[in-house]
Amino acid sequence: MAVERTLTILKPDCVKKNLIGEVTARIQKAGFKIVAMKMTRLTEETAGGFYAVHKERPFFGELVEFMSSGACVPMILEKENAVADFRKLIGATNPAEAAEGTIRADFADSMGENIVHGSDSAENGRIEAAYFFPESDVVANQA
Ligand code: 3AN
Repeated sequence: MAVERTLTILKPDCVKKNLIGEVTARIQKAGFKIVAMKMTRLTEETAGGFYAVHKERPFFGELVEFMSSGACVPMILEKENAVADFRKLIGATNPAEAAEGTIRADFADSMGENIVHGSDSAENGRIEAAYFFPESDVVANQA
């Protein structure tokens, strides 16, 4: 199976609930290698650009407002089959439908505030990773 990259964001609700450590530990225990990471606060413009594919959806305004409401932690993760395996680890978008033991089932409050983002394809993983990190910030080939 191919080594892939996926982009996650520990969203503002994750940061506000002091869950950065716990969620990151689950990610690492599941075998993902963190190859880039930072803490940042998105502007409405940056958040809107990231979720541009959803701009016609009724929840877009709410999503942009939430994603720019506080600090977040984008990370690039690397692993074989990273995209699908990460979506399995986090669970369904709606935490009420997320499988038991997944990050969203355990920590998320709602469809909007659902703790983590995960890319939905390897191609989007590449695009989203580049949205947050220049290749020079990715330490995949070190250590
Ligand atoms: P996922 O993050 O699981 O890939 P997407 O790509 O369908 O889900 O949606 C992107 C983000 O938009 C979700 N993480 C969630 O925060 C938000 N979102 C999706 N659907 C809704 C909804 N019906 N109401 C509010 N927010 C939503």
